[in-house]
Amino acid sequence: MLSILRKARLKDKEMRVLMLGLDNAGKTTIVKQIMHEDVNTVSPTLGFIIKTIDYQGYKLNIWDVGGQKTLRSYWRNYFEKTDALIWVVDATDRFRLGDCKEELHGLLLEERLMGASLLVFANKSDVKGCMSTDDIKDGLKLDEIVTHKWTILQCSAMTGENLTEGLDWVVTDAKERLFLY
Ligand code: G3D
Repeated sequence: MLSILRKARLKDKEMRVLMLGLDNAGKTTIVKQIMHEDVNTVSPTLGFIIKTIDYQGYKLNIWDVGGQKTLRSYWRNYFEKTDALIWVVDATDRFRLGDCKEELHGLLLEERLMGASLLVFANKSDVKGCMSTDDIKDGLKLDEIVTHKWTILQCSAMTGENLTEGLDWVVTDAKERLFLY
């Protein structure tokens, strides 16, 4: 029975990956870069956009939430069957790192996200003077996370640095867990 279920999920090649983060973190630009679109024409996200990208045949759902804090409460409606969470951080935004930590740790308390692994993208690494991954790891208190498997990678939506590596980590990790079902 277990092997039938496993095969069904693998055959569907369905993997739900949610990409979230504060506004201005670079989520839209990351998606554009992954899809080889022009990254210089990103307009601010006003509201709530969902994009699906196919990566190695898997479906990745990208949640792009605008600046309004009130919208963040709606994230929870879409947590069902999430395999991985990508949390995008603006590595140049020291001011909101505390805010960013609160939002992330709040998310990790969600029961429906319990099985999901977490990739933290420290974005905008191309900007001189941006925070290092160690700064962000400390600021977000990642070492305190014991409920989820996690990793952090610096990346740049502008240059494309580490975007593929990040998605590879997510897909490989989720695949391994699907085999355990
Ligand atoms: P969001 O979807 O998370 O809200 P956006 O964020 O993708 O709209 O990006 C917000 C701003 O950050 C944009 O600049 C975008 O060009 C910039 N940005 C995103 N990723 C990077 C990156 O890796 N490096 C640099 N240098 N800038 C990045 P504007 O000026 O349009 O607000």
